[in-house]
Amino acid sequence: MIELFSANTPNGKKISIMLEEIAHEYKVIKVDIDKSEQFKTDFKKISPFSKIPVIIDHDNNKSIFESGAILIYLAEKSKKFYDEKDRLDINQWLMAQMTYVGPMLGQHHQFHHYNPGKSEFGEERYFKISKRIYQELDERLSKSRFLSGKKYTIADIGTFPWIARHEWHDIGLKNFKNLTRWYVEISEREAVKKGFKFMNKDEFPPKP
Ligand SMILES: N[C@@H](CCC(=O)N[C@@H](CS)C(=O)NCC(=O)O)C(=O)O
Repeated sequence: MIELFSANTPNGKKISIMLEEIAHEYKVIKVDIDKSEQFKTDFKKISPFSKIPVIIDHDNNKSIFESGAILIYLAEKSKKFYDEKDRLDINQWLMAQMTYVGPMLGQHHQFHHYNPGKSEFGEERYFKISKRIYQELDERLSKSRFLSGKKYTIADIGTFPWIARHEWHDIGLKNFKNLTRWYVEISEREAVKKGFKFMNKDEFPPKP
């Protein structure tokens, strides 16, 4: 059994979707980041930067933090969505998600969605970068069914929940036809639907 310490955010959803995809038994432990529960001493023991998500795998009593590392761990454990021969490609798209797509869209959420009117510079900067990300992902997906190639992988699982916040982005997902095609195909996977509503049973990936 795996314990998933998480919150209802894109980084949190990556892992519930992956656990559903590999059909691994798991139990969700909610960490209320709005109430600063991530800073509790016990949680810090398994999450040095006080961030969700974290898992504890009770098969070997290991705890793992950082969503990219967790995706890789679960993919290696299950031998799914991370074919050895494709790892060079998968790693590039996964790392781009971890270091660019997620953090930049996350800043766009902060300035545009949560705190509009507080910083014109921040709003403009991250709006512009987020539009660029949509364009860049769309270009990639005009040449490739999934991000790293022909197969659905942990790079797609890591990126999907960020694009699922498209209503917050105000960029118009529909205007990006390849990104929309990819998004709709992934939204329709049963495991994705289940993993998406891991904390709110009425939640579905919003339509483009
Ligand atoms: N690079 C980390 C980022 C995790 C992250 O930013 N988690 C946020 C929620 S999505 C969090 O725990 N925020 C609480 C805080 O920073 O205090 C990962 O991908 O696991």
